[in-house]
Amino acid sequence: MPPTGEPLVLERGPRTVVVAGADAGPDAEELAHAGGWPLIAEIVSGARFGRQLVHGYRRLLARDDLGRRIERVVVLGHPTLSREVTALLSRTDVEVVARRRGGEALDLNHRTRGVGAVSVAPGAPDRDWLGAWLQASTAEVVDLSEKAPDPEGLASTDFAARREAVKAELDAVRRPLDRELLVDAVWRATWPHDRLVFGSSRLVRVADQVLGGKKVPVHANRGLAGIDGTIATATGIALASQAAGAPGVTRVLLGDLAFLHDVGALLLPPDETEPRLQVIVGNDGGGTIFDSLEVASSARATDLDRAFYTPHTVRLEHLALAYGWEYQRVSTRTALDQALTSPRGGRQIIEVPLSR
Ligand SMILES: Cc1ncc(C[n+]2csc(CCOP(=O)(O)OP(=O)(O)O)c2C)c(N)n1
Ligand SMILES: [Mg+2]
Repeated sequence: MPPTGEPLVLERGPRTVVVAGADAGPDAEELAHAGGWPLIAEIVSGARFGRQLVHGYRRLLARDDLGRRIERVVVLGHPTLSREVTALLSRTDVEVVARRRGGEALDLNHRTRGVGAVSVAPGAPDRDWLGAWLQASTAEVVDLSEKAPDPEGLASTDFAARREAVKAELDAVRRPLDRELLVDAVWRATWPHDRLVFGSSRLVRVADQVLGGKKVPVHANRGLAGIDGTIATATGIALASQAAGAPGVTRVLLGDLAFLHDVGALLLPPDETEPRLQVIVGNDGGGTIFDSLEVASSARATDLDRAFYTPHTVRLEHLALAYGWEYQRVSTRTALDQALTSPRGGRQIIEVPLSR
């Protein structure tokens, strides 16, 4: 067994999946491609793209014909977003190979092999294995696209049919934003020349569950999943990319408490470069990730609110004004798309009200 840090050539044979966690980067996709293995890529991995990407991986990992049959996992980066991946990496009947670049070693099953680099031995890929995953994956794709307008209904000479079609279209335009539509809009607006940062909250989990593949640089503070310093992190990423001459815009998507926790990072000292940064806040009035904790079903609602939800009524637009940021509040998909895709070049806060 090579000591941690040595390169490892992976023999073909065992039924293998590649898991990409935070900071994995595009190498994970390259490895999956080279091995002909299914790719499970968390939304913060920077590897959620390519033809071998598996959609709805949490459900597929739980299946007897897929997840249970895994014999080997190659992990890149630091996975944190699902208990299914944690369970997989904890299995003692699965060989786990972890490529880490700094940070704490990963060894949930007490027999994980840490390596500095991985490559694949020559040979033929196991097409049946990959095929089974990709076929199951197709059924897991989440369609968040807007329903196409009904041209026949709109052009109909029948008044009732026309009224129905117009109403359907207006409803679609006015449909209030929810978390799925919010993460979808941010993902659609972001391109390979941009950068995307996720705060720790419900939104990153929703994004992980519903978004498809796209080659976009993604960052997140997933070490201990802190909500602190998210705006500062995004500012650093924006400024570093600008200093390197990169085009595009940096976007950070975070919850209202994570935003308030780092409100000091909105301050731009007079002589500093202005970041091209969109801060998108999903505002549900407190920390709603805790509503899914087990204690939420037994504790008194008022106690839960005080200790976990920690409600607030801070007016974000006043903070924006105080710190010299552009500010927009948007509540429909059309308005959000417009706000996201017309960056004004400087510092922009986009508030999206969400229901609890
Ligand atoms: C520094 C730090 N303090 C506390 C926590 C615990 N924590 C995790 S999520 C969360 C609330 C996040 O609320 P918000 O940003 O509004 O996101 P939401 O869950 O509402 O989507 C808190 C306090 C943490 N992760 N990091
Ligand atoms: Mg919140």
